[in-house]
Order: sequence, then C-alpha cells, then structure tokens
Amino acid sequence: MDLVGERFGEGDIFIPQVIWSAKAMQAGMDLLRPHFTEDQQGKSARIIIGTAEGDIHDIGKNLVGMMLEGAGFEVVDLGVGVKPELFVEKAVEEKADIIGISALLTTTMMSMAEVVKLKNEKGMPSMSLILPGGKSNGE
Ligand code: B12
Repeated sequence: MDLVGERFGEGDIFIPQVIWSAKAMQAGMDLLRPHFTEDQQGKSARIIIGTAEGDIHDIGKNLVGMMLEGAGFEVVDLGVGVKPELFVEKAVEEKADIIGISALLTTTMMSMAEVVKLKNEKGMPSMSLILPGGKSNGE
C-alpha cells in the first residue's frame, strides 16, 4: 500500500487502482484474521476503535484491530466516519479501557483532539487514547 500511495502521489495511478489495491489488501487480511485470533487466551482489556469523522480510510484500523484481537484485547470496532461524541458515548457504554482513533487525512486529525476534550469533560482521565504511530495522550 506504501508503493500504491507513492504511485498515486506521483500521478502514475489513480483512485480506481487504489481502490482495487485496497480490496486486495482487505482480502489478504480476511485470510490472515483466523490465524491472528485463534491463539488468544483470556481478554486483557477492552478497546474502542474507529476511523475519525470525515475519513473513510480503514485498512490500517482493521489491521490494528486484528492485531489487538490476536494479542487478547476485546475490540469494539465502530467503523468509519465516527463522530467524537460517539467514541466517548461508546467508551462509557462498553466500559472501555482504551480508545483508538484512526485518521489518515490532515483535515480529520483535529477530531482526535475533540475526543480527548470530550473524554476529559466526561471525567474519564485515566482512560488511554492511542493514535496511529503509537502516540498517546500521556495518561
Ligand atoms: C488506500 C488509500 C485510500 C483508499 C481507502 C480505502 C480504505 N478502505 O481504507 C481510498 C481510495 C478510498 C482513498 C480515498 C481518499 N484518500 Co487515500 N490513501 C490511501 C493510501 C494509498 C493507503 C492507505 C492505507 O491503507 N495504507 C495501508 C495501511 C496498512 O497503513 P495505514 O493506513 O497507514 O495504517 C497503519 C498506521 O497508520 C497505523 N494505524 C492506522 N490506524 C490506526 C489506529 C490506531 C488506533 C493505531 C494505534 C494505529 C493505527 O497502523 C497501521 C498499520 O501499520 C494512502 C497513502 C499512504 N501511503 O498511506 C492515501 C492517503 C491517505 N489518501 C489521501 C487522500 C487525500 C484521499 C482522498 C481525500 C482522495 C480524494 N481526493 O478523494 C480520499 C479521502 C476520502 C475520505 N473522506 O476519507 C492522502 C491524505 C493526504 C493528507 N495529508 O490529508 C494520502 C496520504 C495519499 C496522498 N499521498 O495524497 N484513499
């Protein structure tokens, strides 16, 4: 997908080819999924995961969700285009330990800050928030 991104950036390939590549990647992940999840022993923590509002990129999120499941996390996937309020509402409802937000666009990154703000307003300071690249809000 990195190569696809480069070629898309250079104007060498276009959106349809990127979509085909994304579908191929998803199909590969479907084959791998059972192997990642079959060995899990007891669940360690519950994580809410989703792609930020205004963003439809989900390959990385799905991959991360799958790896987390394989590592024994209980993953609640909210899908794509998730509003900041929904991340926080669901985290409360599901008694989640962690919120994970995926955002691939410069414009959708800001919605992460909104989730942190809402989470703190709800008095959930001890919850971890993980962002792509492994950065956290330090809590
Ligand atoms: C595939 C792709 C698409 C596909 C998405 C298909 C899908 N179902 O996801 C399609 C064709 C639909 C698409 C659309 C668009 N895209 Co696009 N896309 C890409 C591309 C080529 C690859 C992304 C990808 O899947 N990579 C593979 C996965 C495995 O990697 P990843 O996403 O980075 O995920 C890893 C980490 O980021 C991290 N991670 C990800 N999520 C999370 C979450 C948590 C909690 C954690 C811990 C970690 C984590 O872990 C993952 C595994 O290592 C990138 C370029 C690139 N090289 O990244 C552009 C790119 C992201 N797209 C871009 C753009 C501009 C768009 C469009 C706006 C294009 C347009 N003009 O319409 C639209 C966006 C529409 C929207 N509203 O969202 C730009 C963004 C630029 C920017 N700075 O904002 C990029 C960078 C391309 C470019 N160079 O211009 N895109």
